[in-house]
Amino acid sequence: MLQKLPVFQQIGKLSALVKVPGLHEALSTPELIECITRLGGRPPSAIQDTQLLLSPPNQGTSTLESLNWHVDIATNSKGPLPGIQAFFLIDDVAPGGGATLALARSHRVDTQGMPTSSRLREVLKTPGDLKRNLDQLGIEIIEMSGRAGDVFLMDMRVLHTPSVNSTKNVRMMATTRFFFDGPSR
Ligand SMILES: O=C(O)CCC(=O)C(=O)O
Repeated sequence: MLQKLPVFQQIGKLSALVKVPGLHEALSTPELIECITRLGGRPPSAIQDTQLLLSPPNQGTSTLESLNWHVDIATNSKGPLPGIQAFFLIDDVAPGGGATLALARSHRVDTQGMPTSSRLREVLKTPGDLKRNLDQLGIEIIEMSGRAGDVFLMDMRVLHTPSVNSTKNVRMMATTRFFFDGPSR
């Protein structure tokens, strides 16, 4: 049934089929919230419930083409940090194994020495060697692959996308969004 859906819809569908009682409490530990508070300069004002990010195996060949780059909060790059999204690896995720991809420094667009947001979006739509084209703008693709237990913390203004799981293993990750109100201290 899943295989009939477009690749990225498969993630939402599969994740919605699985419920893990206690997942949020197990992952959003007091230590993590303390770390988020330190990074944000104030405690989060809201914490969203944790969502599973599961991808079926063998979705096709790994590619940087036709991905779904987006931001979860579109705010001013010069303003205070609006939120941090945590990505948890529940199982080992190999490169090409469907981990979330993020564009390091993309939240700094429109600031000194960085490209404009429209230039970056244009590059993302240009066919060819995306990695090289992004390199020229000083932007790096971070693949959130790694070992079970690894946690990636991302400024929610950063562009990111699901990726194709080309491995024979289910991609098992989860995510939680931490939001901040007002200016940082
Ligand atoms: O499935 C993924 O890895 C992408 C997750 C994502 O884009 C999000 O949680 O905002």
